[in-house]
Amino acid sequence: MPAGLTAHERYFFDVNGYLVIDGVLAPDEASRLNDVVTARRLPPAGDSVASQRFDADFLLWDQGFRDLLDHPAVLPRLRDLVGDYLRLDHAYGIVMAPGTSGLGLHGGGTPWDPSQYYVHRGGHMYNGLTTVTWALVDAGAGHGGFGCIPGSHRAAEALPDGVPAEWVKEVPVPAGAVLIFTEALTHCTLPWRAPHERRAVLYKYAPGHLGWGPYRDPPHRLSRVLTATQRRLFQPPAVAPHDPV
Ligand SMILES: O=C(O)CCC(=O)C(=O)O
Repeated sequence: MPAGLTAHERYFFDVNGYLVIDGVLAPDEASRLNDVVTARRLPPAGDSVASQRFDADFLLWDQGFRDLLDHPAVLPRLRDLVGDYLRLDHAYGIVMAPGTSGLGLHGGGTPWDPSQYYVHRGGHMYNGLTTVTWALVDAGAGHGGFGCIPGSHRAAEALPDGVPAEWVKEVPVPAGAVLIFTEALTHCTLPWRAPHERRAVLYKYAPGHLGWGPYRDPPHRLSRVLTATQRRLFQPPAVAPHDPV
């Protein structure tokens, strides 16, 4: 099993609450997965957040999406952030048309949320719900997409109303790159300004004991095509019994 977070990545995540790893997927693989989404002819994405999302069924569309569940460049890093008993809580995709807006600022270290938290104790980082976003197309500088207030996962003050827009940092995520962030970070979807559609898939992991969303057994047609490691990611939230991934 390759090493987890590098020392630079640990420090960056600890200080900022997110991390971008470039080039995890080769450009042709990101583009192939994007073509898989195109081939599904999804209803057009509009202004509502619901219309900009597609559900976890995408895990059935192509082996490539299942391979991302426990990708060797990501799983060891997630173990450092979420622990060895991590589970996939839920997953969904984002499609945004040029000129549309998404979810406003949410999350943040305070008030305490026992499902979305960040604490550092005894030399370890402990995260609640933690998102891994795979960019299938470029989300470049000025395109919008993921934005956050860096460091706000550590905020001891609640987010006041009407913070200046310049406090929110746009985080570019090139096609094939991965963004990992703690849901304790105050974050949002910035208006999408690129000429192309935004396409990304989000995998949301939780420590083994934690259920953010309602637990549902994976459908049979999914579990029969998962590897043994991937199947362990679909365990219900529990301290025991629970196998490490
Ligand atoms: O990447 C984005 O647009 C942000 C998504 C988001 O807010 C979330 O998953 O909680």
